[in-house]
Formats: sequence, structure tokens, C-alpha cells
Amino acid sequence: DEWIEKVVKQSSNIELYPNPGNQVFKYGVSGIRFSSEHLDHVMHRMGMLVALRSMYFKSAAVGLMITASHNPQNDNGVKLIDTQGEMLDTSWEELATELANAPCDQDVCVILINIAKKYAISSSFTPCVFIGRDTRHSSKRLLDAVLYGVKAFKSNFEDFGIITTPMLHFFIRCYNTNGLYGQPNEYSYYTKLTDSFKTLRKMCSDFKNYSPIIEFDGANGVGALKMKDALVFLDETLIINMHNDDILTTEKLNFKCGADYVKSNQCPPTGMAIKPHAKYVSVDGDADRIIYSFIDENNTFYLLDGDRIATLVTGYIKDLFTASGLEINVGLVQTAYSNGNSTKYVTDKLRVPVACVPTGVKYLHHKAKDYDVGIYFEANGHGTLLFKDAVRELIRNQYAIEKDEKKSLALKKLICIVDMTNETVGDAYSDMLIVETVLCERGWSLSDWYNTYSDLPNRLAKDRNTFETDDAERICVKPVGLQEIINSIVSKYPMGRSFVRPSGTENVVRIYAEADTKINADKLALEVATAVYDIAGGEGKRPE
Ligand code: G16
Repeated sequence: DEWIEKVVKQSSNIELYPNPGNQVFKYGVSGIRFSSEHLDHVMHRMGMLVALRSMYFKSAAVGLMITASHNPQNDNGVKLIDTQGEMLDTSWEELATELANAPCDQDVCVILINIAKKYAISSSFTPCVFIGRDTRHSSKRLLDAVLYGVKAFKSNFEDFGIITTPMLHFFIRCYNTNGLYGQPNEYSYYTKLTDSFKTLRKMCSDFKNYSPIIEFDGANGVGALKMKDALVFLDETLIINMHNDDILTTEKLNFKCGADYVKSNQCPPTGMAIKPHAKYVSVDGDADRIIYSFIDENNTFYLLDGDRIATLVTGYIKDLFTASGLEINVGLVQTAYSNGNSTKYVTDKLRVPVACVPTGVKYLHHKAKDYDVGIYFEANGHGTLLFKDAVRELIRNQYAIEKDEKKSLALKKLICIVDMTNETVGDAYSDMLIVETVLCERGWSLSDWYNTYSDLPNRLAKDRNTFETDDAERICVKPVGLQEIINSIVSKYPMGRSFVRPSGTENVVRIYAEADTKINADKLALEVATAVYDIAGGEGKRPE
């Protein structure tokens, strides 16, 4: 016990980071997220927690990312990353919450001592911590707080500076697998993903309707910065025109642009000229989500979101396995936000099983592991593919001995897809390479992709209140009675579906509605939003 108390009290500068005690923090679906001015003591404590986490894993590398992703620029946050590059284990999320809220220095000591006892953490292990941050101005100040915490435990640490969240996840997997997954640096990240993309691109001879030109909306964040670096590696296989790449004007981050804005508002990003049939690609503030969109000659807007990416990629992977002759079980994981028709398309047309889990990458990632190849995407554009180790091996072994030309080609393509995937977490860059590969292989324009099935019109809204949900968030159990009212409203709309759930990243309740027509989806969303407002005593103006 004594060693922890000594570390905290004598080496961590804890007196610089008191908890003012006027806010309550929760480690949720994406770490802790809050208005940045309240986060200094939280970051300092997370620095200490992440060091202990590494000691628990006998000095394996773990990660700490300073970002608030899609949130406005004045927010910030922290995401902790486990040893295989996956999200922090749920059991430690509670500890993070407890630590962030501990009222005084002595409580911080007691909590850390209890963790060390509970997990039998020995002081003999030197922690290894990888740190990254996004472009927010507050991120540098919060990094200093993290470093005091990390250094107090005499950690080996590497500060990667401004990087995307998925890069940090990737680096951790690389380090802990002794280079099997790549090297923990940006050069290795870009070459691994991009080289396999270029190899597969060379196999594609007829582009048909496909265009390699991309109008890239970087959300004025780290995604823009890193896409500029990627251009060198891409060798003009893609022609990327940069937009919303002003990372110095911090107010512009995610403001009326980026993946979350485009998806939530179902409109093109601002800050760039929008031309009919050009291909728009938007990422979010830490580049772990991606959304495609375009307008036609009548200015009608078309969204190709995470559901569309899921259907596109699932169909392609399924076809490749069929062509390869390997019998592999492929499954898709979605959330309640997934459009009803995307689920139908994958189940009925592609004949691939679909599972539904609560919002949060960790839930999707976990479920995807149930399949030989698990594909997961949230409708908001967050997702990736997971290949079981045995499947990866099988593909490579079979390729080495395959005599049949067609099968061999399919296997080679599968190897490239495995290598261009960042399997640790949703990654906008990796996902873009995969989408561009499939579109090119199919010879599709965005309209061709869009026409594979039609989305049920839907609407996403926000309100501020306290709610609890059940059944993968499809049913609201608190406030009592609200679900019955939602059910009766929904029953009036053909193909109607609606649910409400509290956001884990913003101080709002999200309201989702879909129905047979756009007008009905809007009306349904409004009716449900009004019911939410009335029954739970909403703040501000009643929805209109
Ligand atoms: C995070 C999570 C995602 C989730 C999103 C929105 O993404 O990683 O799984 O879909 O928040 O969550 P909510 O609806 O609870 O606000 P990101 O990209 O913001 O870190």
C-alpha cells in the first residue's frame, strides 16, 4: 500500500489537480467526455490509472487518447485503450468513474490502493503507456496533467503528439504483438494499410462507373492533417481534394462539417462547394468515423452512412469467400440506429446473419468476435472488420497452395483486405481504403452503391432528460409509461420504428424515428420528441 501512497503524494503533483467537486463524471461508451475546463484533475487521475493498468498487464503497453471526437471544440475527453488495441475493459470503466469523482487526494490514494490490492498489482512492473491527442487547443494543457500522473509511476511512455484515435489503437496492438501487426509508428501504419490497397487496386482493370476522385471533409481536425500525410503513400491511386482542413482555428472543429454533422443533419458539409455527383467523404474529430455523401443534378442529398458501408463490405467479403472456396461464417453487427432496410438487405439478400447490440464500439467489437469474420458498423460511420486468427492463417495457407486461378485471385484479394483493415477499432482512413476498393472492384459510382436498396426515411433528434433503456436500447424503461406512448404513436405510421436513449457522449437524449416516407419519419420524430418533452419535463422550447 505504501508505495502507491508515496507515488501519489510525493511524485504526482496531485496538489495541482484538486477536484472542485462541482461536476459528476462518468466513463461511458467512449471514455469520459466533458467541457474541457473541468477535466484537469480527471486527466491527472487517468494518467495514474492507465499506468496501473499497464502494471496489471505486467508492463504491456496500454493507451490514453485525449479527444472529444465529434463533440464541439470546447469539450474534451479521454479514451483508455487496452493491450490488443481494444477499448478499456468494462470492469475498469467503473474504477475510472470512481477515480474521476473522488472528492480529495486521500480518496484518490485509497481508490488506487484498492485497485492494486484487488488486482494483485506488483510494484515491480514498470508501466508502458502510449499517449495521443487530437487538435483541440485544450488537449495540450490536459496532456501535461496526464503526464504528471503517468510519470509519477516512473512509466516508460511515448507521447505520439497529434494523431488519430485509431492510430493509437493500432500502435498498441503492434507493440504488444512484437511487430506482427506492424510497427508502432505512423510510417508503418500508412505503409501497411496503403500498400495492400495499392496491390489490390492494380488487380482492378476496368473502373466502369467508379471514380477515384474524393472531396475530403476533414472536419477541421486531425483527420485532415493525417490525410495530407497519407497522400504521399497513396501515389495518386486516389485523387483527394482537401476541404475543412483548418486545424488552427479551433472553433471550426466539427462545426457544420464532418461525419457527425452530415449524418445527423442529413445534409452536405459546409465549408466547401458542393457539386452534383462528386464524391464527398467526411470524417469526425478524431477520424474514427467516416460517412460518404453526394447530391444529384436536382440538389437532392444522398447519404451513404455506416449502414451502407456495412452492406457494401459484407456483400464483397461474402463474394470473395464464395469465390475462394473457403467456408467461413461471416456475420454483421449493428445497433438499433441501423436502418430497418439495411438489416433486411443483409439478412434476406446477402443471407448473412445480423446481430443487434447497444450503442458503443466495445459492444459491437465484442459481438463481432463471435463470427469467423465479424463486420460491425454503427450507422454513424464507426466500424471495422474482425478476422479470427485461424481465418487469417487459413487464407494465407490456402493461397500458398491454391492451383485454381480464380480461387487464388480471391484469396489474394482477401489477404489485401485483411492487411488494409485496422482491426483494433473503427478507422476512417482504413475504412475509406476498403470502401474505395469495393467500389472500384464493382465498378460503381456512389449512385450505383446507393441504388442497391432504399433506406427507410428516418430522423435523428436530441432532447435533454434522464432515461433508461433495455433490449439493446430499443425499449425505454424510464420514465415509466413513455415506451407505451411511443408504441402507440409508432403504430400510426406504416413501417414505423422509433426509440429514445441517453447519449453517452453529449448531455442529450437521442430520438430516432423511421417510417415509410420522409414526411412520416419527420412527423413521427416530432411526435415522439414532444411526448418525451411532455412526460419527462423537457428543458427549453417544446419541439415544433
Ligand atoms: C462514440 C462511441 C460510439 C457511439 C458515439 C455516439 O463515438 O465510440 O460507439 O456511437 O460515441 O454515442 P452516443 O450516441 O452515446 O453519444 P465517438 O466517435 O464520438 O468517440
